[in-house]
Amino acid sequence: MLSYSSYTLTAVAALLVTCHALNKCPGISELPDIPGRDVLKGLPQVPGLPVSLDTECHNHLVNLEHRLFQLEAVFALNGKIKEVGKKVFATNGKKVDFASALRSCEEAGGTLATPMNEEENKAIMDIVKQYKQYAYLGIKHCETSGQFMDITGRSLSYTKWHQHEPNGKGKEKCVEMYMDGSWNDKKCNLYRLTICEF
Ligand code: MMA
Ligand code: CA
Repeated sequence: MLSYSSYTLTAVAALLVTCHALNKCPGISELPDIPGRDVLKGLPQVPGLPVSLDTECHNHLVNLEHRLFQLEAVFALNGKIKEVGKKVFATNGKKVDFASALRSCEEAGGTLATPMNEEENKAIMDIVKQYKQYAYLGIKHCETSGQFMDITGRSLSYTKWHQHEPNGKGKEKCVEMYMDGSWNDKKCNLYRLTICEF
């Protein structure tokens, strides 16, 4: 609670210094058409004032950033998300097979949680422990190389295999995370907690 309050207060203080006119800024769609602003409406950019020098646009972005910052803080406070650096981890609480878990993460605009370092691994482990359910990771066995790779086909720069794992000799093509954060290669057709990253 304390850290959330100080987090928010610091943000508000910083933003008040940056922008005095937060409440006076209209919505992006209400902004008059000025060359250079079209980029914000998804139209091709035309020469004009860069957004960084456009006070109204700048104020808008500051306002939106502030709102996002608040929402992230509330979600994190309620244990709905875990933030590590630029990544956000979240679960829908559902246990499904690997393909369904990956699909639901991708449909939500993310991918299956793929820990790239100890800190990210711990954030995912916290969710696994909270739900007391093992989770599939965004890692698969690759036929051609015989190695485990991430969903995009990149080789792993970080691993956290449990002792004596992986032991499936390519027959266990998916990877689950145990409650202690360690990994086990496992069949892909079991029901495991869906944890996505965004
Ligand atoms: C199960 C299965 C394997 C795992 C071993 C560990 C018997 O097989 O979960 O993936 O490696 O247990 O003992
Ligand atoms: Ca195994």
